[in-house]
Amino acid sequence: MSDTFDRLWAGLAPLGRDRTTGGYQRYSWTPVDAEIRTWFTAEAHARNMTVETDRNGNLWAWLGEPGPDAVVTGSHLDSVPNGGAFDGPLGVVSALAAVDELNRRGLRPTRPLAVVVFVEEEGARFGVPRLGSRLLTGAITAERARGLTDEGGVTWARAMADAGLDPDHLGADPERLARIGVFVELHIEQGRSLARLGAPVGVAGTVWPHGRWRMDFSGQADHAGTTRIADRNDPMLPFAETVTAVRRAAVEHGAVATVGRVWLTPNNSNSIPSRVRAWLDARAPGEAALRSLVDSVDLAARLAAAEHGVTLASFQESFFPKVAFPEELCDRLAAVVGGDSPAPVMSTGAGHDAAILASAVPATMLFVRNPTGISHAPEERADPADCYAGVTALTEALADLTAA
Ligand code: HGY
Ligand code: MN
Ligand code: MN
Ligand code: MN
Repeated sequence: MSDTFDRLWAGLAPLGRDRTTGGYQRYSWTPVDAEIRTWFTAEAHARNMTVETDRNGNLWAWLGEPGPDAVVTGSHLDSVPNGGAFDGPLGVVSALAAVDELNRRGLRPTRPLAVVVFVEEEGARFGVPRLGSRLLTGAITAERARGLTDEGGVTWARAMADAGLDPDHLGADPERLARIGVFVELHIEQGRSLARLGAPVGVAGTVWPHGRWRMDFSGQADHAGTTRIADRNDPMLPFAETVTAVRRAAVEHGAVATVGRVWLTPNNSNSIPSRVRAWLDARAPGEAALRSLVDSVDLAARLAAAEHGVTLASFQESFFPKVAFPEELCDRLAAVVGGDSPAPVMSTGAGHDAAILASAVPATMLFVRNPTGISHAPEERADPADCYAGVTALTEALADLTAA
C-alpha cells in the first residue's frame, strides 16, 4: 500500500507548489485547481470509478453505482495561501489508496462507496470557508455564494463559469445528500494531541465552535509626512489596539483567536490609510466563551476607534456551532482502527467539511499524527509511516462500514 500512496502523493504534490516558499497556492477555479481536478479524475478513472461534478463544483468519484446509503470519504484539495501539503490532500490521497487496499484485499463493498473532493474548503479565494459542503447541505444559500467575490472582484459564478462549469444550479442538493449513509474524512491533525499521546491515528469526537468576524476601520487618508499627529484619523491605531485586545481576550477565555487577512487602503508608506479591513478568526471550547471573547474584542475595537476619530463596521461573517460527532460511530471507528486498544477520540479547533455534513448525515473524522502540530504553513508534515497507518485505518473503517 505504501507504494500506491507514494505514487499518488508524487503525482499531486507538485501541483500548486510555490517553488520559492515550498508552500501551496491552490485556489478554487484557477488553472492550478483545473490541474488538480484533472489529476483526481484520472486517478479515479484508473480505479474504475465514475466521476461527476455536482452543481456546486464538488467532485464525486463513485465505486459502483451512486446510490443510497453510500459510504463516503474524502476531503478538500484547496489550500490557504502558502499552505501546507497535507491539509486536505492527505484525506483525498488516503481515500484513493484505501480504495486500492480494499481491492487488493478482494473486498467487494456491499454499499456504494464514494470519494468526494469539496471545493473552497479554506475560503482562501472567496473568503467564506467550507463553501462547497455548505452549499451542498443548504447551510449557505446560492444567493450568498453568487454574491461572493475574490480580491479582484471576480464572482464565484464567473470564476466557476470561466473554469467551464455551469453556475446556474448552485445550491442545496438534497438528493445527493440523501445518498450519503455515512461520511468519514481523514485529515492531518492540526495540533499535537496525537504526538503527545504517541498515537499515529485518532478519531474526532468534537469540533470547537468557531467563526469569522469582519472589522472594517475607516479613518481619513492623508499625507504621512505633513499631517500632524493631533490632526490624524488613522485607522491603523485602533486596528493595532484591537490586535492586542484579541490576544488578551483569547488568553482570558481559554480560547484561540487570530486577526488575519488584513487589507489597507491605500497600502503605501507615505500615506495614512483611509481604511483597514480585517478578519477575526475566533475559536473556543464552548459557545459562551466564544461569544464573550468576541464581545470583548468588539468593545475594545469600538473604544479605540472612537478615541482616534475612526469609525468601525463589524459583523459576523461565518459562525460554526460546536459539533459533536455521533458517539456510537466514533467509538465504533476508534475500536476498528485502534488495533489492540481503541484509538483516542479527540476534539479539534479546526473546521472541516465533515463537521458541516454532520448536520445532515452521520459523520466523523480520522486524524493522522502531526509531529510538530504546525499547519497552514509550508512546514506542515506527517511522517510517511503515519500516513500509511492512516491509509490502513481508513481502509479498516471503510471495510467495516461497507460491510454493514
Ligand atoms: O480553518 C480551519 O479550521 C480549517 O483548517 N479549514
Ligand atoms: Mn485548513
Ligand atoms: Mn483542511
Ligand atoms: Mn507627494
